[in-house]
Amino acid sequence: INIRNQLSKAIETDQFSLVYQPKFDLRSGQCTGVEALARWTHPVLGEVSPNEFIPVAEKTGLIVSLSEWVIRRAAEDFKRLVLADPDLPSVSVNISPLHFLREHFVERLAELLTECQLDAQYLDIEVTESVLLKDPETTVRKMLALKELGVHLSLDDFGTGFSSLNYLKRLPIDTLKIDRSFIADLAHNKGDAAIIQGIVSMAHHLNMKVVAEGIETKAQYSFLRRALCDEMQGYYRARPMPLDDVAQFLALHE
Ligand code: G
Ligand code: G
Ligand code: MN
Ligand code: NA
Repeated sequence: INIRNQLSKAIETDQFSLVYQPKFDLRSGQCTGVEALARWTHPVLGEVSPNEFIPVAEKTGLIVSLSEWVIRRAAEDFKRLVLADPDLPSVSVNISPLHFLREHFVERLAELLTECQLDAQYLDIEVTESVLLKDPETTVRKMLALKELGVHLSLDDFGTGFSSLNYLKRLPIDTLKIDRSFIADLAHNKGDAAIIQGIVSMAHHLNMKVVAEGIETKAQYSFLRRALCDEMQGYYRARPMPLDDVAQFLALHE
């Protein structure tokens, strides 16, 4: 069975679902939002990882209909989650750089938000730092238009893409997400600790918040708190969960 052939059918036949992973303020402990992550359960292959199907979706152009489905579903689910936690700030969706850089991405997103009746302030767009390597000028232009629209902007997997700091200061980014590769080995690697402290300090001077990803241990959690990082995401507090479970989680931890 070939993933490419199965992918377009999968969208039509409802084989995709979303799970949600909360993130938290490192001072108050409050939930600061949930990130939508796509899951594909194929009738024969079973679970196929996004690391496998996202690159195929990009190559075939199916990424556009897939992520429009993600945005629609996330917008719908957000309304349900707000019933569980009225203070829930936003829902995050991951947008592939290829999709982000396409013509009319911003206009199309504006249409979708109107269609879904979701106020832009409740949507956080996560785009990986690698978008800056592909096309920095277009990235700057699109991000300014997105801020105009009112959505929240996060730069995902930060620190892995060697992006130019010259562009970073021109981007209207709200939040940097430090890639989990810097967190994993924190206890044994002085270099990672120094890099994290540098990123936090730089981000704060640029008026950006910092989220640390992949926090799995108490030691990592304590380090990030001491380093004045703003928010955390990771198995230490919460794994990605189906909608019902995350609604219950939010109601309990409100
Ligand atoms: O959830 P998981 O760790 O399996 O995700 C693996 C990778 O797939 C991560 O880099 C994540 O950002 C990406 N991913 C998950 N869902 C989506 C999605 O809906 N769109 C895009 N573009 N990437 C996604
Ligand atoms: O690239 P992005 O940051 O969007 O990737 C999100 C992915 O990271 C999700 O697939 C999620 O399953 C995974 N993830 C979230 N928290 C943790 C964690 O604490 N440890 C590890 N190893 N992976 C995590
Ligand atoms: Mn992400
Ligand atoms: Na990331």
